[in-house]
Amino acid sequence: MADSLLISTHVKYIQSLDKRTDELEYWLTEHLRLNGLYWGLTALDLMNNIDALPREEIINYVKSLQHENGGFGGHTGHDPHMLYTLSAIQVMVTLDAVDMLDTDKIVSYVASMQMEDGSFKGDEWGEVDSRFVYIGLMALKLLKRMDAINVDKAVEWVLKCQNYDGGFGNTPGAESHSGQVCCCVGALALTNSLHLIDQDMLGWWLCERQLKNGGLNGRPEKLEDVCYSWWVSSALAIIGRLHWINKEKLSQFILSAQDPEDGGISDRPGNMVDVYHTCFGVAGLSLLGYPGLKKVNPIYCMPEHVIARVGL
Ligand code: GRG
Ligand code: ZN
Repeated sequence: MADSLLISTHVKYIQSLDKRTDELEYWLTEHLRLNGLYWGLTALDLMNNIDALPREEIINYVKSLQHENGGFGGHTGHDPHMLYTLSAIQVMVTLDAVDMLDTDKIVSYVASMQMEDGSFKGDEWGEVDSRFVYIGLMALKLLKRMDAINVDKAVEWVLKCQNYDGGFGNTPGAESHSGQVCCCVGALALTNSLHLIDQDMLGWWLCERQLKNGGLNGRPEKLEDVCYSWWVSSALAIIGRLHWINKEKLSQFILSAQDPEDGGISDRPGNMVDVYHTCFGVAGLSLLGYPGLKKVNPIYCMPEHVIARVGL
């Protein structure tokens, strides 16, 4: 088991991802290609290796995924969705290439996803989820166009997703889940609205996610998973309570989920690695202050130097 972050092995793993066309995984995740690019690029930048992927090629690929309505698909020929539209913006902002996008069209797509009650849908088919409010707000904040939506209504809707246990669900009344907590806390942070919630109660719910082995789970009675190192810790960091968990034990748990031979990080020790858990493992370590990594911003899940460059 590796007890330090194997940066060069993970860089090689991320570089190999678009060449693994003989593996089933490659084809099963086709719809996530643009998300994968965001996860891979973010992990690489945090590990000081952003040049490990070809910049021009990425920019042209991202541009090719924009639809007439302004939204982005997850891969060539795929329908537009908020999930991929945010990844497109994040990748282009990280590469300092956002000027090469038709931003007016993106803004009008994102704004068209807001519903009367302030919530957001994910695409034209109408699924509503607190993830999409966070995505809509972050997309417009990165493009400096928050004026295009009704921010007060969005905040009002997010507050309705908070439960009596202090956590948040995907819609009003739904069970608290760390992933949704991260989205709702992020949405409130993006709108300077954190004073509207009980942060101590939320902090308690979040820190109770840490298990004996140091890992974090998504909700009570569930198993630990490396991605919650992001969903839980980023929310704790945003409300200034990251010291409420044992950082050393969490770092060790993330490191124990590395594949020391072929690189990458999995959801828990011994499982298959993927770029999603690699990104959130590295981002989690960055948040915990792991040496040799660039600092990640807990609200955007993007490198701090990028957020500073765009002046946010
Ligand atoms: C830019 C960082 C960033 C995010 C964009 C897509 C998104 C916004 C946020 C996703 C938040 C979320 C809901 C994460 C949770 C994902 C997850 C591991 C769900 C698993 O749920 P279950 O029920 O697993 O399968 P548990 O662990 O509860 O058993
Ligand atoms: Zn996971």
